[in-house]
Amino acid sequence: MERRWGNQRVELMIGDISKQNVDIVVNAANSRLAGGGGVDGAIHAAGGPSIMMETRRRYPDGCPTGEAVISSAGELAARYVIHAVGPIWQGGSAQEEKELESAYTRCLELAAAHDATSVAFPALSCGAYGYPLDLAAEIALKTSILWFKYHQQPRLIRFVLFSEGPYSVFADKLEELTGNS
Ligand code: AR6
Repeated sequence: MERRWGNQRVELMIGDISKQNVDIVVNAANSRLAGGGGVDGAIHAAGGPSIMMETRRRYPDGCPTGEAVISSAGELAARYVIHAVGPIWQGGSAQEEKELESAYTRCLELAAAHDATSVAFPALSCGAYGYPLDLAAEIALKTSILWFKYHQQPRLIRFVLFSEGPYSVFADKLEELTGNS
């Protein structure tokens, strides 16, 4: 599924984030940039050890929640990996919404600053960090649509969902936000 605004578009697909042929893939990292399971595990396994070596050297203090840092992409097809730290869900009253929106926005800022045409996101915070999918989808998609209103780059924002369930949550939300044209 996709929605277009001029020459820019949001695209939803089912797949593996580590296999995306785009300029930038976004990693669902933790604030120590220590690696882990889920998306983080898949990206480091597919990209090889050079990614972690670089993040350790460049970002020894890690990355705060709601922020993102960039590295090269090792053996991935992408040019860069952006390591974004989404919030851990604590019931919704601990600034999680603001932090998730900020994580997405920081990724888009870094992507634009690196002249990226295409960026692939996973559903940040929706696995180990427990963020409810429908609430996270709304933030992810609204942030992307708002970004397109004021910026030319990137032109493609792709959300790579791991299975049919999260895909349909994102698809319903994108329809709700844009009409089912
Ligand atoms: N491709 C696309 N989506 C995936 C993939 C994949 N290869 N693998 C999992 N997902 P998570 P978080 C989905 O846990 O919640 C790590 O240990 C998954 O089903 O990867 O931000 C880090 O080191 C879910 O919908 O990220 C952190 O400690 C979504 O991607 C912590 O987990 C995000 O799940 C970050 O947790």
